[in-house]
Amino acid sequence: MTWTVDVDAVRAGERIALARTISQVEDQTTAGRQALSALFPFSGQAHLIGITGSPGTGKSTLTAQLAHAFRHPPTGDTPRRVGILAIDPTSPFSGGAVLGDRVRMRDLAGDAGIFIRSMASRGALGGLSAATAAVATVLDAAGYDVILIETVGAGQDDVEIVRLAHTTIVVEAPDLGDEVQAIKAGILEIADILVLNKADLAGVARAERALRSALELADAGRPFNEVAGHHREQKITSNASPIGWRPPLIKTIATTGQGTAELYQAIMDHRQYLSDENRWESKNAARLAAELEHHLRESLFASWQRGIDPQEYKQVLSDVLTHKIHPQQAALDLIKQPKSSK
Ligand SMILES: Nc1nc2c(ncn2[C@@H]2O[C@H](COP(=O)(O)OP(=O)(O)OP(=O)(O)O)[C@@H](O)[C@H]2O)c(=O)[nH]1
Ligand SMILES: [Mg+2]
Repeated sequence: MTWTVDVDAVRAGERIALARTISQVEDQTTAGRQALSALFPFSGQAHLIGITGSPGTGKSTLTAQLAHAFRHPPTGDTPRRVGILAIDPTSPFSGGAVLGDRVRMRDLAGDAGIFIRSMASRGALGGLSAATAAVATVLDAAGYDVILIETVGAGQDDVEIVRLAHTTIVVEAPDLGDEVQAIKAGILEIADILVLNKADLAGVARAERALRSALELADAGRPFNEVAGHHREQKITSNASPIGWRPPLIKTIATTGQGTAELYQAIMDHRQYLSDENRWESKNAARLAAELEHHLRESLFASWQRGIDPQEYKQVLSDVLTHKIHPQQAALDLIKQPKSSK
């Protein structure tokens, strides 16, 4: 069955058209590619917010709270339309029943200004971060002002997805046993905002101390080149200090909503910080350049693959397996002599 994407319906916010388009884009069908091309010129407005952290820290619950905050801003700001992308097949967002159990989720479910989509972390064609970027582009073009992307901060994929985001929120919780684990994994370095969720649980003070000292360490390791000559010791009056952005630590209880207003404010502050000195534009430029490079790699590989003689490839592979040719040399040989070359 051929299926064409109704770009106007997507842009008008028709949910069924949007859901179908996202599926086509995820599956990289011809219709999906056409839709992406048609929608891309309308994208580039959304604020992409990554929410990452170890399993079970409360990312989904917090995401629901944040979505609610963007719909009903605590500060009287304009309400935003919110897209939620949950990257994980086990995420509560993937099941309607579980979704209904979440605090606030019931409010969100009937809200036309919210669109929730989960994406399987396995088997994404052409890589998960590329698929996420593509789906975010669709939501962006469909008029979602804020796109919340939840990922479990475990692997390389997550770091790449996080690179998509304008603002990255790292969620920690006191009951992780060894919160130093997450710190070791370098996850703090990607945080624009650090959240200590489950602040109602025992051990929160200890976790806070650990995170604060880790933040200081991370801060000391941050590149010093944003504004040359400024000294680190000066009094900090805002998170946007002259040496760059200092990630604030915000305590939340996602199950009750406590701390959500502060988190919302921190996101708005970060957005403001990015809008100064063209930081927003350079983030977007870096992301699009990376996307271009990614797709170039994929296309070059695919076109090379189409041109290679399978027999020749088998032969070279066998030479590698028997340690006759190093993989590096084999790759050079293979790309030099594709069957189709003149
Ligand atoms: N006590 C307490 N429990 C919380 C809080 N926030 C979330 N939880 C609970 O912690 C559990 C995990 O919450 P989720 O929001 O699913 O966590 P998650 O990080 O999205 O989990 P994964 O997506 O599976 O990694 C649920 O039972 C929540 O109700 C909190 O602030 N305090
Ligand atoms: Mg979750």
